[in-house]
Amino acid sequence: MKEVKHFINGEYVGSKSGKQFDNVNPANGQVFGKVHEAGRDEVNAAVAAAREALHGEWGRMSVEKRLSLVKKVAERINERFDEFLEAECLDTGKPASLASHVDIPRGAANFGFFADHVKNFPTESFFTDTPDGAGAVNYGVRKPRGVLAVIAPWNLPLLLMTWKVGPALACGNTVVVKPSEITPTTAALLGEVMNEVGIPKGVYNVVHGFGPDSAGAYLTEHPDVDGITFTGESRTGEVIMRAAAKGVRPVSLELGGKNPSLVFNDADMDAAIDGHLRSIFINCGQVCFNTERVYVQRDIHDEFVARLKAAVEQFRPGAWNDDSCNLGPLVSEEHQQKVLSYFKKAEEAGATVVTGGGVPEMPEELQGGFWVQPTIWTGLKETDAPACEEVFGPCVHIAPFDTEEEAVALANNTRYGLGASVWTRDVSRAHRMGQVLDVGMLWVNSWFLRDLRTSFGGNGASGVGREGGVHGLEFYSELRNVCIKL
Ligand code: NAD
Ligand code: 6OD
Repeated sequence: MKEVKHFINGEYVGSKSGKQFDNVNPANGQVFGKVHEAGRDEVNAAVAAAREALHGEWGRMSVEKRLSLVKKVAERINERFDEFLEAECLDTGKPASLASHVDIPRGAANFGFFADHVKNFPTESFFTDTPDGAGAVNYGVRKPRGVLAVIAPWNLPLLLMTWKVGPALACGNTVVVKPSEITPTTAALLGEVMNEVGIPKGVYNVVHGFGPDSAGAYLTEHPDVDGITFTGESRTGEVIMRAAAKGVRPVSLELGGKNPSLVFNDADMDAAIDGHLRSIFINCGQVCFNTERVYVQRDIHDEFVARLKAAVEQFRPGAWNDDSCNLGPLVSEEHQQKVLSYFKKAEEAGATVVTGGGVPEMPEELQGGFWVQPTIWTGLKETDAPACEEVFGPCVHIAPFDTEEEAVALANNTRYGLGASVWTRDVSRAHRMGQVLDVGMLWVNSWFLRDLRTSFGGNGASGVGREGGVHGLEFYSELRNVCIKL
């Protein structure tokens, strides 16, 4: 049995209480490891270690040295690529073909990118007139915010955790990470990397456990945490925002979505089909800006549905290390039940199930896993739950539209505002969509095409703040103005 421990002050430690929970393989439902559950003692120790590290070698280190260490983290993850890959795939069930192209390389790149980016980030300066004529010079300096709590989800565990830890460390903060209870391993493994490259003790800490009445709540409620960066469900975001209000701590929240795509009748149909195969079904539908609502111009609607159905029926679900497979299971039994409950609601609402709608037949050794069929519905009302609530599974509702105005109104009719994609050859229309779609991120003729210099985040119930590029520095550093009277 694999055992996953906390990483506190540069050392792996178990829970004083002895409490542990199961790590379950989503592909077969079997327990393959035990994870220590942090109580207040471990959370207090991790926060204290992070506080002390701020004032120790890390706090005194030159920016150049600090950034060179952060860069080495990226290099070391890549040197230990296969270990990270196996750990991530066992925790999540996702195919190695996906994790080796997305999760692990991006998990490493998040350190390399922010190490370079922070080095080159300028601050402002102003010359100010004064009555005596001598004037004053104002200039900004960016300082670390302090001890940051990083609360991460299970869908892209290493990528989404390092997306926060990378800029946090590059800016000179220290962190206490609480990975999802479902996918704890890569966050723990990263502790070894931190030690190997010489990141001082206490800069990177990990505590394991659940949310309410467990490590997540103890950490976010901890008075010595200076800020909380969270990715997860919108409902959890509300709870975390309340916890942050005590002590007036800042938050960065990357939350849920019900992301639309608009397919216009001038779109490149081949590209649109390929794009939707990814945007709906990649990672078994468990990506925050996955497309869950597709609106297709009426004259190409039936062709689009038929072609997508034919392509979807080619997916091959299977084990993470089976190269002939390209679709994993859902991450947990609880999540499988949630997704299946939407399959049921869709049928009850009278949807046409174009394909899928159930659990696939799997070979005997995988029958205990959390599998669901990739699913397409048509014919739902916009107010039916599967058409308007985030499902976070490999399923989509497709509906026709007639005019551009109607398509925009349908896309914007949601409390979320994370991502959207538009498929058209009309450049002017593409720019118009950039103005009117109420989302944080719009992709035209693409999806999940990432440039880490760009802003990342959502509107409305999809989040608070932006990470990425210079935007993340608003959260990961404090801007100080220095005014010098000449
Ligand atoms: P979740 O909100 O259930 O859990 C996320 C993390 O929060 C976990 O580590 C969990 O233990 C912790 N947590 C739960 N309750 C808590 C509490 N009361 N206090 C402190 N911590 C608590 O989300 P999930 O199920 O892990 O992830 C799926 C959700 O995340 C989906 O809604 C998805 O859209 C969203 N998501 C958003 C983005 C984005 O960038 N916007 C990215 C990935 C996932
Ligand atoms: O690509 C990224 O930087 C990022 N944060 C992706 C988020 C995916 C959500 O599931």
